[in-house]
Amino acid sequence: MTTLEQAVALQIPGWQERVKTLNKVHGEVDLGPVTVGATIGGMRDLKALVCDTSYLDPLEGIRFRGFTIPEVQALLPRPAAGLEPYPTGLFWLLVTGEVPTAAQVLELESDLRARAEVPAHIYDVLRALPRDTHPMTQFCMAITAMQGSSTFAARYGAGTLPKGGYWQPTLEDSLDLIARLPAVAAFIYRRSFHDGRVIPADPNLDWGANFAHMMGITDAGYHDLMRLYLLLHIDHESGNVSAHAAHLVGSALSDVYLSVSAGMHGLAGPLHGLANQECMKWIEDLMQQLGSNPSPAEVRQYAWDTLKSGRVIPGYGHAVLRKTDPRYFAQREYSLQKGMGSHPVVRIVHLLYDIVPDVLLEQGKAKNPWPNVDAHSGALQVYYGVKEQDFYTVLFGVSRAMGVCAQLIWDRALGMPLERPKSVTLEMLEEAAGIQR
Ligand code: HAX
Repeated sequence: MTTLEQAVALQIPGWQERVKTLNKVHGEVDLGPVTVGATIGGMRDLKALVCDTSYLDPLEGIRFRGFTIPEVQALLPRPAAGLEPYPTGLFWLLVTGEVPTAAQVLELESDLRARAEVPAHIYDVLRALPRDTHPMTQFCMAITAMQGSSTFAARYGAGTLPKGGYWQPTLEDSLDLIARLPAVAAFIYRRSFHDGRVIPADPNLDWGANFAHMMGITDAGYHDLMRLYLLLHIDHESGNVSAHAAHLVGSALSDVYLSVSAGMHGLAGPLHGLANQECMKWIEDLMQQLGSNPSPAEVRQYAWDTLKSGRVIPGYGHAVLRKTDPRYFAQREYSLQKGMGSHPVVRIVHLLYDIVPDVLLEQGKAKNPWPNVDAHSGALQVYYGVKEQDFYTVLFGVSRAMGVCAQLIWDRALGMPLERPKSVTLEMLEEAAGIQR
């Protein structure tokens, strides 16, 4: 049976050759203009990054190595007890481009189990923080604090790592980090919101279900939801803030711990991953004001009040997508399949789908009035009793770390250089635009 490392190793020479040809022979091919609008407008649509783990089409949504979400759900191996595939199977797919066999996923699961011990000082670092420190801040600090165990940093520092070999310790670090994250996140959850008791891993559970178990949740339904959640949030090509931040920091040859931590700092922003927390807070406020069964007219007014106060409606809009996020649909379908539709919060999330896009269209600012992944995820957590909104982005982070790691492994395998775009002054832009001052 081919291991994950062997599967990557086999592919690297062919991919390196493709990069070499593109760079050496076709390096001057024009990919389109760099406009003043893109330069001052957050680089929208600028084709300035390479990412093969996933691709985000504005109308179709995400494809993981060419596969849509329903295809991935149908193709990947799943545990006997669950409806949803192993998220680690998707990590395999992202890293290798190949759909893993059940035996390969089980081998990866067992490898992760063997690597799962978190260095003791990480818990000391977390315990030193006030309990009300935001869980994402704790999560970022824990990841950074694990940096001392980076195989890449140790070998690079010792001068024993040729450039062609960078990817191997990057894979090692990735596997170590991914293996440890559920225990770290569960520790944060239990210390911040519960009795702080550490629940040991269950060797009979898969990586995803174990995370739920260590949070203290025994409901098999939640274990299944956790697999879905970890599957859906894993990767969204490389221009999003978390993946791009990780790639940028990684381009300085900072190791996986430093790079993923950088990505997580970006994920913690309200316009990115924190939107899931913001969204549930917004819905909670709505329910406090209007009760649990508001009329469409009341919800519409509530949405307008948010816009008029200068705030965004969390969970709606996207920098690339121009239709409803298929990750939203996957969660909506799951909630309907599982008969969650009559839960008050789930019902409101579904009602918002009928109202908010029209409100945003009427306002006429947002280029995409449709919901993104964060519009639905919190409601499913609430359904299973996970009501601590401040923790939601950590759930996102455990999943996103896998996608970011898959990207970093390939950054190293392909010898991606230091990222260093050129900045210009505002005056230069004015000159380019023919503006006289
Ligand atoms: N509510 C109100 N206004 C919105 C909006 C929303 N949901 N979405 C976009 N707009 C506004 C923008 O703020 C912008 O206003 P200004 O011109 O006054 O600056 C205008 O519409 C044009 O923005 P855009 O081009 O459509 O969107 P951007 O690419 O600039 O931003 C965002 C994309 C996701 C940041 C934006 O849609 C937003 O703020 N959404 C709400 C927050 C959110 O859900 N974030 C999560 C996104 C998905 C993700 O990364 N998940 O992790």
